[in-house]
Amino acid sequence: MFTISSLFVTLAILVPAILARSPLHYHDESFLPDIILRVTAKNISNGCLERYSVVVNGTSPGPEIRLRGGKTSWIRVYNDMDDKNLTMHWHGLSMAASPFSDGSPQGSQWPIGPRRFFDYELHPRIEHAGTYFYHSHIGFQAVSASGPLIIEDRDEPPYRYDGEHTIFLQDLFQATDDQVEKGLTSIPFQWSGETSNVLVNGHGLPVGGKAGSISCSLAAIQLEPDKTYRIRFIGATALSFVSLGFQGHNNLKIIEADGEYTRPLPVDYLQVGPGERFSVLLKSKTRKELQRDRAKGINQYFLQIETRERPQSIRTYAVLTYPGGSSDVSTVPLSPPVTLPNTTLGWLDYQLRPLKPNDFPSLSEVTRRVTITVQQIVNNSITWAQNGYSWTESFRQYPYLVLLYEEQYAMLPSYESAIANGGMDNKTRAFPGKLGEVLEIVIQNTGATNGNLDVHPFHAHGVHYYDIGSGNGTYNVSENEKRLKGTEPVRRDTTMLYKYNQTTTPGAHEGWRAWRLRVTDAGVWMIHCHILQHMIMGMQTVWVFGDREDIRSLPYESVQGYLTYGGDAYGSNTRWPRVMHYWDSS
Ligand SMILES: *[C@@H]1O[C@H](CO)[C@@H](O)[C@H](O)[C@H]1NC(C)=O
Ligand SMILES: *[C@@H]1O[C@H](CO)[C@@H](O)[C@H](O)[C@H]1NC(C)=O
Ligand SMILES: *[C@@H]1O[C@H](CO)[C@@H](O)[C@H](O)[C@H]1NC(C)=O
Ligand SMILES: *[C@@H]1O[C@H](CO)[C@@H](O)[C@H](O)[C@H]1NC(C)=O
Ligand SMILES: *[C@@H]1O[C@H](CO)[C@@H](O)[C@H](O)[C@H]1NC(C)=O
Ligand SMILES: *[C@@H]1O[C@H](CO)[C@@H](O)[C@H](O)[C@H]1NC(C)=O
Ligand SMILES: *[C@@H]1O[C@H](CO)[C@@H](O)[C@H](O)[C@H]1NC(C)=O
Ligand SMILES: *[C@@H]1O[C@H](CO)[C@@H](O)[C@H](O)[C@H]1NC(C)=O
Ligand SMILES: *[C@@H]1O[C@H](CO)[C@@H](O)[C@H](O)[C@H]1NC(C)=O
Ligand SMILES: [Cu+2]
Repeated sequence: MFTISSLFVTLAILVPAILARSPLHYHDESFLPDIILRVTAKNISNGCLERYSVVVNGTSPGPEIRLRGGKTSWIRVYNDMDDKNLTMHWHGLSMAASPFSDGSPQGSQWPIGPRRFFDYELHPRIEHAGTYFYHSHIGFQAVSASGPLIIEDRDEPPYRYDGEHTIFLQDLFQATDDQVEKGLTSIPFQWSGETSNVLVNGHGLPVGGKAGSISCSLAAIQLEPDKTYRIRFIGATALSFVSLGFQGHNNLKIIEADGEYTRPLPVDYLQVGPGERFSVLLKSKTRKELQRDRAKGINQYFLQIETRERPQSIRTYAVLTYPGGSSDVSTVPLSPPVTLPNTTLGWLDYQLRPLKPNDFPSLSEVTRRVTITVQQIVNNSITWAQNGYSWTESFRQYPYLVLLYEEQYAMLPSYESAIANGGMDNKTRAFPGKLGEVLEIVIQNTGATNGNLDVHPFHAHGVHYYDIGSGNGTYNVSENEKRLKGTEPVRRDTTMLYKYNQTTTPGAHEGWRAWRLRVTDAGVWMIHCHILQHMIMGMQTVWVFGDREDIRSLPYESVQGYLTYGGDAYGSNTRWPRVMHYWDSS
């Protein structure tokens, strides 16, 4: 007895150690991914409009997927299309430990070619439980190829609620992805057109429209009386920055932003930009209140959504329904039941506080400040430039991480040149950072060459930054330090850069957003505007954290299959992929 159990103990220690020697595994038929996503392109009808779209598992949005913090999960993504590339990005997850799984074709991986598949290894941290989404990172595909991604709490969530609902917001464009991409990169420039609707969970009715097929109707969110719900809002819109609020339910408390729990913050409306996520606690009506409302003829309630900061605001709806009440999803109200304010500049800034201490770096810990000026360059093409340079999909047809593994040392950005040049090495156009640095990144809105200004939801891959606010004019350290006094910044991954005027002098600074971040994870990460049109027009930057040795920490033979387009790490129906296991060795 004694011997056998000690043998087990020995084996339990030895077996993982032996397997750990080879991180490479054939993912043959014996390997079972935790989740499978299949991506196709076809005509779909959402919000009463038929459109050729890239979709996940046949629908837009794709299925909601749920992962557990602290656990390794494998997601197999099939590109079932014949003529398009694909990647899948896990928006908001810090991918530090599995660098080839970030899903950005400019940063971390070759696209999954037609009729290939790729196994993504995700290991969300326990403290990152919250609301995320997945989306393709190629061209304009993310307008439809996306779906909710929830990281569940390992233990009980810190807030009590009786149920939850996801509100997944998407835009609806008449033009196809190909038309949008072609127009935006053409000379002369051609705009994508505006969104024709903001969809909720794939549903919508056009303004003044009539209900028809299943998704040509309003989304219904079912509530029971006397309960507390967690409502997860996911800003998966391509372009639309929206303001939203519920009719008759304005007892809302924000409890999570971008995957970090916050102290409860009461609000009566929300502003959600592309890429942002929030959870709120919503108290449903009591039975008494329902009776009172029904006596007044109110049998259901609307969620009202309005776009902001575009030439025209559009208004769309979903409905909240209760048992015994009405669940009419085919009628848009004649006049808006909710009054939503215009854009609140700096909404939530300096107010949101983390639920738990989050190691916010003080000003004295900041080792370096990098200012990124974002400016539109208008001539017969229109592009977006950061510190004078733009980064489009065609700029460098090579994932940056692959370049570094391929021993293209000339591509390792020079730290010295970057320091001399405001943070960007102007030869590689990348922004380098050393592990251990505490960066302060200031995104500075700048008048276009024709004086125009716009708003931008800025998103960082690979890292959750501490958001230290926003303001008008030019960023001023000492003034912002005064405003930060007594506040507790939260960690975010997408926050808005506002505009403070419709136009300004070309090149003038007009509005900023600032972040602090601790450089802890080596790798290649992108920081970009999350408006898909702006990305296509070059509004992206690439950050290279760590030295050569930090970044190339994996032996060459284990990453070789990742270094070519269609390499061994990519499977097909005639070949099992050879995959590196970063987290678990079995
Ligand atoms: C997606 O579809 C495939 C089959 O086509 C199925 O095996 C898989 O479970 C689906 N994924 C999800 C998350 O529902
Ligand atoms: C998809 O729908 C569009 C618009 O209705 C139509 O023009 C096109 O022919 C359809 N394509 C396919 C493959 O069905
Ligand atoms: C897919 O990506 C590869 C590598 O960047 C590129 O050579 C190829 O042209 C792309 N194919 C399509 C259909 O876009
Ligand atoms: C919102 O802004 C518009 C245009 O600037 C203005 O006409 C309108 O009165 C504003 N509405 C509110 C509620 O402030
Ligand atoms: C237009 O601006 C772009 C971006 O700065 C530049 O590359 C291009 O040369 C300009 N074209 C003309 C005709 O000035
Ligand atoms: C790059 O930056 C250095 C240092 O500021 C400067 O001397 C050089 O002219 C710049 N090169 C380019 C191509 O802009
Ligand atoms: C800019 O912001 C500061 C601080 O919020 C405020 O005091 C000032 O009035 C604003 N200036 C303009 C021109 O809006
Ligand atoms: C920042 O603001 C302070 C006033 O709080 C002012 O004295 C200082 O000149 C400003 N700094 C810059 C660079 O504008
Ligand atoms: C704001 O816009 C108005 C009108 O377009 C203009 O007169 C004013 O100079 C602008 N303010 C700034 C700071 O650019
Ligand atoms: Cu933008």
